[in-house]
Amino acid sequence: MTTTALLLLQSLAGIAGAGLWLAAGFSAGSPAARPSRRERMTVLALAAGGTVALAAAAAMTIVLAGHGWWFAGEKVTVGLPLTLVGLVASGAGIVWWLRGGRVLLARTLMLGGAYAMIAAVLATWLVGYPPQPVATAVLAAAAALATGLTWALLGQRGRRVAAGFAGLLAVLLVGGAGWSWLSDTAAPTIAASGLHLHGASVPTGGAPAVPVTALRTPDDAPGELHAVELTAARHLVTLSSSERVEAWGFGGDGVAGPELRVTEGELVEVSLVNRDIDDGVTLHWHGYDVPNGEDGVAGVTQDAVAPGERFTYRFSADEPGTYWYHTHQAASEGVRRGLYGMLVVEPEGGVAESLDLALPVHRLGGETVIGATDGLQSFTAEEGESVRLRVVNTEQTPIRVTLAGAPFRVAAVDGRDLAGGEAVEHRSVRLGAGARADLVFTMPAEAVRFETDLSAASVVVIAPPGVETDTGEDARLPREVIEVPELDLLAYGDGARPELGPFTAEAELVLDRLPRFVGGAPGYAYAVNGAVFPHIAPIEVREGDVVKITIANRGFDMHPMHVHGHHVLVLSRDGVAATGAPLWLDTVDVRPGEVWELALVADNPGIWMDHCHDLSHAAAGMMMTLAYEGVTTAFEHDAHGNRPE
Ligand SMILES: [Cu+2]
Repeated sequence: MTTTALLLLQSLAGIAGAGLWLAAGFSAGSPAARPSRRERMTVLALAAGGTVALAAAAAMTIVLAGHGWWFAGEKVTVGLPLTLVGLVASGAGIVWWLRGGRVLLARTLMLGGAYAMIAAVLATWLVGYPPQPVATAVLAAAAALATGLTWALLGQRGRRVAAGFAGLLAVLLVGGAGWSWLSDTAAPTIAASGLHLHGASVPTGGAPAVPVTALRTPDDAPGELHAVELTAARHLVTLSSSERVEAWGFGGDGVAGPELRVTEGELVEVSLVNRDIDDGVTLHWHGYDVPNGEDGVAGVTQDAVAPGERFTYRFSADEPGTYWYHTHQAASEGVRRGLYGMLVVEPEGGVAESLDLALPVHRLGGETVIGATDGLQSFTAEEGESVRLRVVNTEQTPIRVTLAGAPFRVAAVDGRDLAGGEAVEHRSVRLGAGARADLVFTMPAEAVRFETDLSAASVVVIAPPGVETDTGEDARLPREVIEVPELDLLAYGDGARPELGPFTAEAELVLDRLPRFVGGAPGYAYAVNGAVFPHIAPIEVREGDVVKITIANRGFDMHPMHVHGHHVLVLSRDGVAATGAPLWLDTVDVRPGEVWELALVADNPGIWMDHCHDLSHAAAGMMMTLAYEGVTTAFEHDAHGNRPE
C-alpha cells in the first residue's frame, strides 16, 4: 500500500475509532441500576468496533514509521499516548457502567476517553510534524476541559459549573488560535529566518557581513556584451481561434516573452522596464545559477520594480543549457498571466542540431500555449537532420510530454546534460512545474508530433519539406502521450557519479498541508516542517558545505520544490538509489508520500529562495530560504509591496 493511502486510512481508522467510542458513550444512557441486555450489547459492540479501528490505526502508524519517521512522528509521540489514555479511560468507564456503577462517572469516562482519541487524530491534522509542545498541550487540555463540561452537563451540576468549563474551553481554544496567529505573524527572529537579517547584528563567525547587494556580477566581468531590454506590460494576445486574451508579458506578440538566446562566453545584460504592471515585476533566471544579487526575488535580493522603474541584471553566460526567466514578484498571478520567457545559453560554436526549438508550455485563456501561441504549429527539417526541442513546463502542475513518430533521447534536464541516454520510443517525459527537458531526435521521412497531456489541439509538428503536417484531424487522433508509460529519469542514461565529498550539513523538509495563518489570514496553508513563510527555519550553510537535503511529502498535493542559485544531485527516491546518469535538478517534483534524498554543494553565497513552484502553494506559505552564513539582506518581504513568491 502506498504511503499516501496509509496516511489517509490511518486517519480514517482513528476517526472511526473515536467516533464509535463516542457513540458507545452516548448509547450508555440508561439511568437504570442495571442496563438492559440489548443496551449492553449495543454499547459493547460499538466499543469493540472502536477498539478494533484504533488498533488498525496503531498498526498503520507502525507501518508508516517504517516508511519514514516524517510520516508517523506525531502519531507515535502524541497520537498514540492520547489514544492509550483515551482507551484506558473509556475502558474503565464501560466496565464500571456494566457493573452498574455510577452512570454519570462511567459515561463521563467513556466520552472523555473518546475526546482524547479525537485529539489524537487532530494532532496529525492541526499540529503536524514535527510535533509542537504548546499545540499538543492545548489539544490535551481541550480534551480534559471537554470532559469536565460533559460531566457538568450529564450530572446537571448547574449552569455555573457548566458555564465555567465551557468558558475555560473557549478561552483555551481562542488562546490557542491566538497563539498560532501570533507565531505565524510575528516578525521572524534572526535565528528563525534569513530574510530579516540586518547589518552588523548578524552572527558571522567573525567574518564581516556581506549584503546581497554586494553579491552581483562584477563590473569588469569578461565577455562580449549581449544587451537586451525587456518591457513588462499588459497586452492583448491573439489565440489561434482569433480570440483576444488579456495577458501580461515581457514584450513581443506571443504569450511568452522574447526568447533570449545567448552564447557561452557572452556577458548578458538585461534591462527590465515596468510599463504598467501595477503589482511590480522582477526577473528571476529560473535554473540559471546567477550571483545572488542578480536573482530577482522581490523582498530578498531587490525591491519589486514598480511601474516606470527599471532594474538591470548582468550575468556571464557560462552554463550552456535550457532555462527560463519569469517574474518573482507576486508570481502566482504574474507568471500565470504570461510574465515569463525562455533563456537558452548556446554552447560556444553553436548547437549541434539543425533545428532547435524552445517550447515553453503554458495555459492561457483556457488554451494550451506552446511557445508563442496555441493550436497546431509546424516546422520543417530535412530527413536525417537532428532536431532539439527545449521543453519547459511554465504551469503550476506537472505535465507529460512525448514525441510521436520518432525515437528520441532526453539530452538534458533542467539545463544539465544527461550522459548516455538511449533513444526511447513510446515513452513520455514528466515535467514538474518549472522543470525542463531537451528532447533530441533524428528527422525520419514522416512527420513527428510533439504532444502534451494538456491538449490534443495544441501540438507542434515537424516534418520534412513537402510532407503534410496540417491534416486537420489531429485533435481527433488518439494521443500517444496519454497511453505511453513515463520514462524514469532516475534510471535513464549512465555516467560516473560525481564525488562530492562527505556531507557537512543536513536539512529535512517535511511538506504538509495544515491550518495556519499566512500573511495574517487564516487558511489551509502549505507548510514545511510545520511552519509557513516567513517562519520556516532556513537551511543554513557555509560556503563549501556539502548539504544532504531530505524532502518528505506528507500531504496529498504534488510539490515541485525549486531551489534558487543551485542544482541538486538526486541521490535517491523512496529509498531507491538513482542509477542513471547523474541527475542534477533545480526543481524536484515531490509527489504525495515520496521521500527524496538530494545533495547540494554550497558554492554560490547568498540568501536563496527555496520554494514550491506550484506558485499558488508558494503564495500559501510554502517558501523558505537557503541562507549562507554571514550574508544579509536589507530588503523586506512585507515592505515596498514586495511579495517574494
Ligand atoms: Cu506545492
